[in-house]
Amino acid sequence: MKVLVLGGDGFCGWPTSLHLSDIGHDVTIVDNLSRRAIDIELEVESLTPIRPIGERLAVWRELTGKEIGFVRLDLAEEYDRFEALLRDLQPDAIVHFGEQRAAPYSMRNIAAKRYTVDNNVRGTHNVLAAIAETGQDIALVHLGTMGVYGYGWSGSAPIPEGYLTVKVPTPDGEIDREILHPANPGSVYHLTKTLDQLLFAFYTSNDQIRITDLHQGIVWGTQTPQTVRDERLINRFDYDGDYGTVLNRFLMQAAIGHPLTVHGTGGQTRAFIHIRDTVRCIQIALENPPTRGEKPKVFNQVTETYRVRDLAALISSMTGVSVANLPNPRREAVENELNVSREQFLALGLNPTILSEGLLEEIRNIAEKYRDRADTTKIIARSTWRKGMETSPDLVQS
Ligand code: NAD
Ligand code: USQ
Repeated sequence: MKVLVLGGDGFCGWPTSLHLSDIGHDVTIVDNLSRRAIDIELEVESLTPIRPIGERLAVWRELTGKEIGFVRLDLAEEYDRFEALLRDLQPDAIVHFGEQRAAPYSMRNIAAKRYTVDNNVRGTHNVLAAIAETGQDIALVHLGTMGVYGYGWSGSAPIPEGYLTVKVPTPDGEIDREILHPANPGSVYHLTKTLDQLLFAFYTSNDQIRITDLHQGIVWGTQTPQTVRDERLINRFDYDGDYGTVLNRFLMQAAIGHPLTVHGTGGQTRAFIHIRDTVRCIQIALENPPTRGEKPKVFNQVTETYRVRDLAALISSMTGVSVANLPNPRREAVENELNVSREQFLALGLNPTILSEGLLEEIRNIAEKYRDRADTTKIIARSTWRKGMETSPDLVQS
């Protein structure tokens, strides 16, 4: 299959591109390298020494004899070039990772809020418009987020995979209707993913584009069987307050002896998935596309749920590092339960990677190996959800 991987230089996109190439697909990465530019803006680097994209691709070719193409292109700004690329390459499928993905970065200041909306919404719309305009029957797989639902909005009922059946009162009695699950975003970043969903609903109904939207939880881990083959293929490892995600941050903090940065009480429950399962899920989604005219297929790309303070306690017991309860810079529920339906990937053969001490150790070893690259001034999360929260945290009750 000929596959375009949009955002293929990023944390999820790079290992996915290698995995798809490894199993025989013809992969071309499209990326504007904006994530690397944001590292420069934030004056922080991946903990792992990621190589320039050209070197990454040359090493892959040298090791495997397989060619991965690369096109540097901005999806939000360069519509004409993207449409021409589709006409030229005629891909069978597109995997779309190419968005600004950090919630704290999206709340950092007005420039970052506007950039996140402009980049993500325009980029996704351009991808859809170009598929429709060329008339090609390309299956699109998009990386969405569990955060479109909010976390535990419907009490103890499991969060369904995308759609909810509701009773609509009418003069003739109640009728059942299936609707997109109500959106409840918690950051400007998450808001853009809820807007993406409306774009998908429109373009499937109007243009019959085949779309799969993967509502992924927090990705942890860093390496996959392909990225470990050579140090120059190593995946990125974000640890800073804007881009680092909670479990990888705790493991990195443990590796350098930094107290674990729990926001508030740590009662937040979130969904998680290991990077190895991310790449498998993308493969499964590509192999099981919707048919033309079908509504967007939604999968919850999640394998486990954990409470933040339980993760901190586990890592603290493994390593002896203390836990710090910091004022929460975000507006989010102090405590929440999270029950997520995830039957579809299991039914299609996903064998989930379960959080285990062995895997945690593996990641801690990577963090230890590169600990000298860490800038400890970048660890504390400083982007706040509202002005003034720096001094007076604004905790939201669930
Ligand atoms: P990342 O920032 O590491 O990678 C995104 C890539 O997209 C980067 O290489 C960036 O340069 C590129 N990009 C961004 N805007 C672009 C544009 N306008 N044109 C071309 N390229 C562009 O992020 P990631 O962690 O790999 O996440 C990938 C996707 O998965 C995102 O959409 C994110 O919302 C989703 N996701 C990530 C996680 C996670 O924990 N990392 C969890 C759930 C969902
Ligand atoms: N948290 C801490 N301490 C930290 C970092 C985070 O307590 O040092 C808390 C946060 O306050 C939050 C939770 O951990 O309650 C998760 O934060 P996170 O930064 O790990 O994840 P989040 O901001 O939700 O975003 C990440 C990815 C995003 C993806 C999302 C999936 O960056 O791209 O969409 O996970 S989900 O969380 O399921 O919506």
